[in-house]
Amino acid sequence: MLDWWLPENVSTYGQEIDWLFHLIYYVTGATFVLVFVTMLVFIVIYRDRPGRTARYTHGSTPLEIAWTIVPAVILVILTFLSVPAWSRIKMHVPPTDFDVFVTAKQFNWQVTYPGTDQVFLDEMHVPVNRVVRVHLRSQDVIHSFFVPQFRMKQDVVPGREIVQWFEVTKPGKYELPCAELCGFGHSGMRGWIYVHTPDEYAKWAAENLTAQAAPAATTPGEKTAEPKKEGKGKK
Ligand SMILES: [Cu+2]
Repeated sequence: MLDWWLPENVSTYGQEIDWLFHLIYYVTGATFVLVFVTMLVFIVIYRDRPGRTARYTHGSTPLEIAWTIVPAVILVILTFLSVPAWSRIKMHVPPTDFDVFVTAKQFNWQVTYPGTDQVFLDEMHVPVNRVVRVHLRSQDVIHSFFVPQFRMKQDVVPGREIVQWFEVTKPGKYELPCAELCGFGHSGMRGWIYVHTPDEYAKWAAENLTAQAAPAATTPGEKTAEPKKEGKGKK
C-alpha cells in the first residue's frame, strides 16, 4: 500500500524487508495519531476557565501498568516477527561461487574481483538472478554500503571483514551511496552497481576481469607493461 513512496524493489529478499518496514510504520503511525489526538483533546477539555482550580493527582496505577505493558508486548511481537527475516538475510549467506570485494575509503568504493588485482572505482558489475557475496572492508572510518533498490544496508567497519549478500531480479544501474557520515566528502561518496544479463556480464568479465586486462580497459594491444603515472587512470 505504501509501495509508491519506496524505490523499486529488485531484490529477492526486498519484499520481506518492505513488509516489516510497513508493519512497523503502521504501528508507529497509529501510535503517533493516537497520542496527538488525545493530547489535543485534553488541551481543549482541560483548558483554563474562570473558577476552575487545579487538582493534584498521583496518577492512575492501572493506566500506568497498561501503557507500559501494551507497548512492551507490541515490541516483543515485532521482535519475533523480525527474527526470521534477520536470520535468513543477515545471518546466513546462501551458497554461491560469486564473490566481490569492496574496500571503502574516504571517499570511494574500491571494488575488486577474485583472480585479478584491478580495482574498479565506484562501480560494480554483477549478473542478474545470481547470489552475490560481498566482502566489505574499510581502510579508514566507518562507511555504510547502501543500495536502496536492493533493500540492503550494511555498515563497513575498519578492522573487520563483513560478509553480506544480495540477489537481484532485474538488470539495471543502481545507485550505491555511502549512508554513514564519513567525512567532508561523504555526500559525494557514491558508486553504481551494474546488474547485467548473464550474456552481458560474461562479455564484461571477459573484457575486464582477465589477468592481463589493461587498467581501465583500454585497447587490447598495450598490455600492462608498467603502471602509468598520473593522468589517464581511473575515471
Ligand atoms: Cu563513506
